[in-house]
Amino acid sequence: TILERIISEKKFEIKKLKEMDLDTSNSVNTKNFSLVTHLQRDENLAIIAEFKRASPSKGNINMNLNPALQAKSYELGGAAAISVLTDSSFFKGSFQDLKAVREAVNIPILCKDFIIDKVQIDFAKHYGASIILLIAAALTRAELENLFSYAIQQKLEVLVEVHDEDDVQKALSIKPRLIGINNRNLKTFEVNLEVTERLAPIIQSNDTFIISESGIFLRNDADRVRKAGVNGVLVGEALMRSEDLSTSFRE
Ligand code: IGP
Repeated sequence: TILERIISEKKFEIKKLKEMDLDTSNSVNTKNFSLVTHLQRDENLAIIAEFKRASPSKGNINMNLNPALQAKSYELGGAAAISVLTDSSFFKGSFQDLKAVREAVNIPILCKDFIIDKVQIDFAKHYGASIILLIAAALTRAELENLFSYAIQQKLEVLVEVHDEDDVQKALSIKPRLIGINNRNLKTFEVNLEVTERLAPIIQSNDTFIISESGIFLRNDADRVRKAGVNGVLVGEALMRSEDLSTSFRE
């Protein structure tokens, strides 16, 4: 499957990251941006706007956008946070994109990558992430738990991504504050908002916020997942393709 291919490619990347010496005295200023705090204070549906140049399912989406400018318009448009793809092999992103976005905006940033090793968390933090993604399907329970506690120690927030009931059980066992329901099946690329409708009710708890991810293009899509009980949506392709972002976020 594509997830397996991505993970095996990551292992090479991790080797390279481990050979590089991160100069932590030189980290990008991360301040203390918190998506959890935003969600506690603001009942409106939060939008996490994603910078995604390309993807394995869609090929090139938009290769001409400047990450700093795009992020700035997301922020001005009212996004609660920004997601930046840092995977290079399959999504054509980079830690440089993350850094550029961090320097451009003052809202939380999610480092969107396939994290299977602590060194990736160190790099995410160094380049300015406030939140990291951990994909339940890519990790054993023990790995998920280890990476989760490491990230929390580093003062990062963690969005735990789920796609089915097994993932949900795995995720709930570590009691994360943020759970992302990915409507896209990472094995088949099939996208269906029913995934959110099915899983959101079994996650529902007072201290977990739920984000519906992928396949949200229209106002109607956002309304639909909102009704299923989610607190936010993560939108990539629709925003990367839209010419006029000023109309994307508001009523
Ligand atoms: C955004 P879309 O359909 O709006 O472009 O999807 C986001 O959910 C998607 O990029 C994503 C993703 C991921 C990418 C969700 N989970 C994990 C890479 C890795």
